[in-house]
Amino acid sequence: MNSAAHNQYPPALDVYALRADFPALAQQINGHPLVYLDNSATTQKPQAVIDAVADFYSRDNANVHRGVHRLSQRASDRFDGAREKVRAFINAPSCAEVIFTQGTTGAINLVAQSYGRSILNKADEVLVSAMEHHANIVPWQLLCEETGATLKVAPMNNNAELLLEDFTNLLSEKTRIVALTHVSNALGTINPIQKLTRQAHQAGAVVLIDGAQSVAHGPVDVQSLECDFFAFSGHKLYGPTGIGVLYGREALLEAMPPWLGGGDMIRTVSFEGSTWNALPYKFEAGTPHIAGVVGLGAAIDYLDAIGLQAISAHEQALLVLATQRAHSQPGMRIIGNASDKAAIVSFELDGIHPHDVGTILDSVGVAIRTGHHCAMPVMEFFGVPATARASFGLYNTAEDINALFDAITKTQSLFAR
Ligand code: C6P
Repeated sequence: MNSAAHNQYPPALDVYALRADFPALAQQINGHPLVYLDNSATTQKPQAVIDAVADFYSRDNANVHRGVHRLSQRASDRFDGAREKVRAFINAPSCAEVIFTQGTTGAINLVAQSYGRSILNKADEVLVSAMEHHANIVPWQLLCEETGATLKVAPMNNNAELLLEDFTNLLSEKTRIVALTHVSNALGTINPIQKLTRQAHQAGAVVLIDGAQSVAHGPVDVQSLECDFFAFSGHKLYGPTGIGVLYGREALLEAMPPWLGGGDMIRTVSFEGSTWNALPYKFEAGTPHIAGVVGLGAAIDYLDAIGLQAISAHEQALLVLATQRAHSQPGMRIIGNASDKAAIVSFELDGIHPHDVGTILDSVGVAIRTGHHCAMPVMEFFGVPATARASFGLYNTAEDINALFDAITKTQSLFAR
């Protein structure tokens, strides 16, 4: 993804036309039109995705890769077709490198438990950053506990930017795995992944990128990022919940042992021992989330038709507008002021708990997230228990930002009484 996009408003997208594709956006909440600003938690779904899932269950529902009957063939075609869409979407060299998982969390756990467990020992280190989501901390902690390896943390500054010199200094021949978020969900920071990956590779480490917050907001090319693994979730990409992707370099995946065992991931099974299926199936045990995969394919078609570059430009324009408004709103502090940011605004209002902010905003139909955003170390670093977070998607408008700031002003005046 690329935030060097345009900073102008009006947007490059016909956002008002696109909004009509999302039925959930048309509703009223507490007598007010819904203003949905919780896109980092999950995005709303376009009708095309809802229809693809409904159509799959209505006509083609069958298990995949198991039957010679017509429905199973149709289901398998749709499933395999979606894998090719994902491959092209992230520019992976081969479909063998695209593994369907339950989400970003499932993908990172797979790498930790398969790759990590097979290579780590006591003297080794895993390096993460100070701005990781719990999904890119806890699997490594579990692995380090199990193997005796050490978890290292690359620090950030008060603007929520990774300290590059410290990152470099933490790399050594002991560093076997570097696991970094592309975009911080709690702060919006976009990390310079290609640069970090190159340095990690020079130290001999393998690099996993948590792409949960980047794939829906700008073009992602796993080859130009030069990463070894890239994880993301369908539901943050306007697709269904319960489906995600792990991209992995083929040579690494080939060498890795399976993690979950069961149907579909085997070539042969006997009581003396089993052999494994080819990639990507070696890592896809059991009946997959077929409808989720079909829906994810439809979401990718939808986004491709709009263009990720245009989405990025639109969201960057919203970020500029929201940041300007925040700077002129008395008593409001943005947490996360990196020079390269995605359209995520985490904030505090003087003297008002973020949960109260969220509740009052909801009373006028504005949906934001409040809490620690599954990034408790980030909250600790900034000395706050929680933040309020507005996160933008392709269908948000300048009017949504007006509604957000009207609601913030209302909240402040209620608390000023
Ligand atoms: N962040 C948020 O509100 P799953 O739950 O597996 O789809 O994604 C986990 C995850 C991993 N990494 C990052 C950077 C994330 O932002 C998330 C999910 C949501 O910010 C829910 S906590």
